[in-house]
Amino acid sequence: METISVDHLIVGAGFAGLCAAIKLDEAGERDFVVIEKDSDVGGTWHINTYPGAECDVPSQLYSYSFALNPDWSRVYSPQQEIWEYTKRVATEAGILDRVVLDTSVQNSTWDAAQQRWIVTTSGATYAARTLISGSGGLSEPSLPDIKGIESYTGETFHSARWDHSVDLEGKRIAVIGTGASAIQLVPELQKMAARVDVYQRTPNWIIPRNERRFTAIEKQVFRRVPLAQRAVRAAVYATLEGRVPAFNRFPVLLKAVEAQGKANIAKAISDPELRAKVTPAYRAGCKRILVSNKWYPAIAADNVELITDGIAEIRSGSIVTTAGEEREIDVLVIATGFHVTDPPIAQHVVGADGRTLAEQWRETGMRAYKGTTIHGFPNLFQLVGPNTALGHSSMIFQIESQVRYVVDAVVTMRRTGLATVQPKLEAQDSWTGAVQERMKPTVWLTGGCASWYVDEHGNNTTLWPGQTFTFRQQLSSFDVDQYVVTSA
Ligand code: N01
Repeated sequence: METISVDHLIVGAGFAGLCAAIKLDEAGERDFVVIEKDSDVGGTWHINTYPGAECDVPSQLYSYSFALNPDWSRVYSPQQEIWEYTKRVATEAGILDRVVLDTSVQNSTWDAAQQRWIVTTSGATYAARTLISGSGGLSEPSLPDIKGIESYTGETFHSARWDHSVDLEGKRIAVIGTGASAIQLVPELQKMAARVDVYQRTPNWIIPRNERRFTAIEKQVFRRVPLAQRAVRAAVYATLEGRVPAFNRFPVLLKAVEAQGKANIAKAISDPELRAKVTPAYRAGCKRILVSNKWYPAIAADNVELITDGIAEIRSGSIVTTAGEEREIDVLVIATGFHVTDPPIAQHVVGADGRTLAEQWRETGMRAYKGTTIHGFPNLFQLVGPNTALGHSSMIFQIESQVRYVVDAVVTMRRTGLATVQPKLEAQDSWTGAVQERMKPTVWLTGGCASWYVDEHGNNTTLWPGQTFTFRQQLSSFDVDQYVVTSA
């Protein structure tokens, strides 16, 4: 098979990969290819098409800083609009000619002799100076390991792989999971199904959603006076950042959120037994705080049953609970989230010493210097890497911070004639150690819940524990002195 030589190979054409492509292009680093496994750009916003899919971060902040969108229809944007936005931005930036769709990466191996990443895909093989991974932190569906699930013969799919060919009208539907995805899709299923059985393992704190459409006048102002839109964006940003101290230093302040959550329950649910079932027994913020005005009314509806007994077994057309009840179903929706702390993609990235990233991370948990570069993996840049995600604000802010750093690294390498860069082990250990120290008093470790933020070693390797502007400041320029380098 043909091997194509490129300067930069970007994996994934979601918010992260597209941002990297646009900014590399602007920096004059135009010899890149973006490999995308799906049939279009947009990443999570192209693939997550479940009914009711929308963003729980306010629209004004959920866009690139360099491409504000005056036309958002609502305070929180629906999936289709965000997907169309990513596509429009990529088109206008003129980078779509370098996006290769319907192509999945199979293996990425560092070739020390060539000083290149050899990346095999379902199409061509690439030899790239740098490998920029934008494959997403929440992209690989995690399927539950439930006895008998393979013997189920009805319609079934994961929330992130919605099968729109299945007619749900008048069906008996079971939904496993009550996370951010489930709370958006169940209210839509409730409207069309004969019955919805919702299997809840742990309830979430859910606060009201301040939702409304933007008026025509507001949109006109945003279009004509970009500064006005920047001011709204800054206000949203400041409000969300204002919550950080409660998460990381003073979890007791989150009692205010719990009061909001309880009021949200009381407003929609009159049955005390159901109220008790949906009231969490851990500190708000320990798991992601969700926003919805539709979830509680939906589960209080006559055709919805919230089942809190465990699932003992799945049979060909039914679910059997640990209380021994067998409930027949026509459709099984699996809303059980994603592989986050054990990303399957890491099994296919082979570093300088021949070990995979998954093998390295199995021992230590996910680790990267500044969440972006990894010792033993020269010229690899991981977007949305370890300890970069947020529970309180927009990931696009974090992605832009990382992309600035990556572009500065690439430009520095070219300017100073460097062939390879990888963070010194001590730099990586010291950065990771400081982040983990910072984690100790946070609600994610002290709040009394189990969540996908925390790995099997008990470390929160997913979230950034501080203010997002601190992260941006740390990544403001490529600190080559923290790197082992080789010259070209
Ligand atoms: O997944 P989740 P999600 N048996 O992992 C349950 C982002 N997102 O797709 O809590 C039974 O949150 C599990 O129970 P428990 C956002 O960052 C953003 O909903 O582990 N149940 C939980 O209820 C979000 O946090 C938007 O006890 C099982 C559920 O399945 C992230 O994506 C919208 C089980 C999984 O919830 C993931 O959300 C949607 C089992 N074996 C998603 N295994 C925005 O609006 C798991 N569960 C931006």
